[in-house]
Amino acid sequence: LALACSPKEATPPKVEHSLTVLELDSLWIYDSKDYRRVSVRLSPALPIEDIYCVVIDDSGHYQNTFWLSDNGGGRYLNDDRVFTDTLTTGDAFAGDGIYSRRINAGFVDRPGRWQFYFVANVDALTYSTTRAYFVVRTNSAPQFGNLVHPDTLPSGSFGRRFAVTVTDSDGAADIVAVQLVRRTTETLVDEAVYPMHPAGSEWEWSSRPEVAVRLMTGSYLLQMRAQDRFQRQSNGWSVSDPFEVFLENSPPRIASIEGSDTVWVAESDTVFFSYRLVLTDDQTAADLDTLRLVISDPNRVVARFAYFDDGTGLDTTAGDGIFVAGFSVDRGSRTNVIFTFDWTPHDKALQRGETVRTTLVILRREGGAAPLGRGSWNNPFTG
Ligand SMILES: [Ca+2]
Ligand SMILES: [Ca+2]
Ligand SMILES: [Ca+2]
Repeated sequence: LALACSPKEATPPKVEHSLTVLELDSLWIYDSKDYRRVSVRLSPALPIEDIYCVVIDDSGHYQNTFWLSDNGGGRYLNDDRVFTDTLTTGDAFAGDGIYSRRINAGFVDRPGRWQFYFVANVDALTYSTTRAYFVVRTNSAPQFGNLVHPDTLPSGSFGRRFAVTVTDSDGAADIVAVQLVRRTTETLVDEAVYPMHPAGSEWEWSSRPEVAVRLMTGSYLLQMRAQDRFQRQSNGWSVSDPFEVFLENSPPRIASIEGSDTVWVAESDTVFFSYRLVLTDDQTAADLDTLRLVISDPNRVVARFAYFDDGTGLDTTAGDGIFVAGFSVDRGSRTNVIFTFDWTPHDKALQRGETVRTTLVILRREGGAAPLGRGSWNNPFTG
C-alpha cells in the first residue's frame, strides 16, 4: 500500500489555468478587409509559444484555424492564412501572457453565427480552452432621407442651412461621416468637401462666404455623401442625388487708400513713399488675388505694376486684405506733371473690381536748377 501511494504524493499540486477573451468584436462585417485585434489572456502566464483558435459554424463544423502570439507585435511567420495580418500580430507586450492576432473577416466563407474556440497547450497533458460567439453579417449602406438646401447662395451669404437625414439599418452609430461636396458638372470629380455635423436626426452644414472663392457666379452641382464604418475601410460612399445651387461671387472693391498726392524731392534726394490699400471681397480676403496699378501721365501709360497680399516686401501680413505699394523718385523724376494712378482689384476668379483713381504730383524743393528728367518709376520695394 505504501509503495502504491508514494508516486501520487510526488505529483506537484495541480495549477488551474484559465483563458479569458480580452478583445473580440461581437460583430464582424462579411468580406471586410479591415484587420481587428483578437486577444486572450492565459493566467497564470506560462512560457508557452502560441495559442490557437478554431473557428466553428453554428452546426459545429470546422471552418478555419489561426494562431495567436505573445510576441510583442512582431510578424507571425508560422501561418499564411489570407485573413491574418502578415505585418504584425498586434500583440502589445511580449511575455505578459496576453496573446493577440490581427485578422479580418475573411476567416469565414459566409455571414452567420460563429464561434471562436481558443486552445492553449499548457503542457503535454493539459489544455486550457475558452470559447466566444459572434456574428458575421453583411453591411447596410447609409440611406438618404429628406434633403434641404437653398437654391441660391447670395454674394457673401453666411449661415444658409444645408441638411439631410441619413439612416443606417446597422444603427446610427455606424455612420462615421457625412459631407457636402461640390463637384465639377462634367465629371463629378470632387472640387470641395465640407464636413457636415450631426444635429438631432439630421446632419447639417451652414454656408460660409468662402464657398465661392475662385468661382465665377453661376450654377454649381452639389451632392451629399455618407460613409459608414464598413465603407470607410475601402473609402466607399453612399451619395445623394446631385442638386444645383446658384453661387454668387462679386468682384472685390477698394475700401480705402492711404498715401500722398504730392511728393517733394530735393535735388540730391531719393524719396521713398508708399500707398496702403484696404481691399474687401464678398468671399473675404481669401478670394483676393492681385491689385493692379496703371500709372499714366496726361499723354500715355508710363508704368504697370501688380501687387499681392502675400506678406512679402512692404506687405507685412499675408491674407489680411491690405496691400502696400512702394515707390521711389529722385531728381531725375518729372516734376509738375499730374500722374494718375488707376488701382484695380481682382479676385481669384479673375473678376475685375471697380478701378479707383488717385493722382500724384512731384515737386522739387529747390526750384529752377535741375533739368527736366525722363520720368522713372522705380519700384524697389513692391508690396
Ligand atoms: Ca452600415
Ligand atoms: Ca469675390
Ligand atoms: Ca497684406
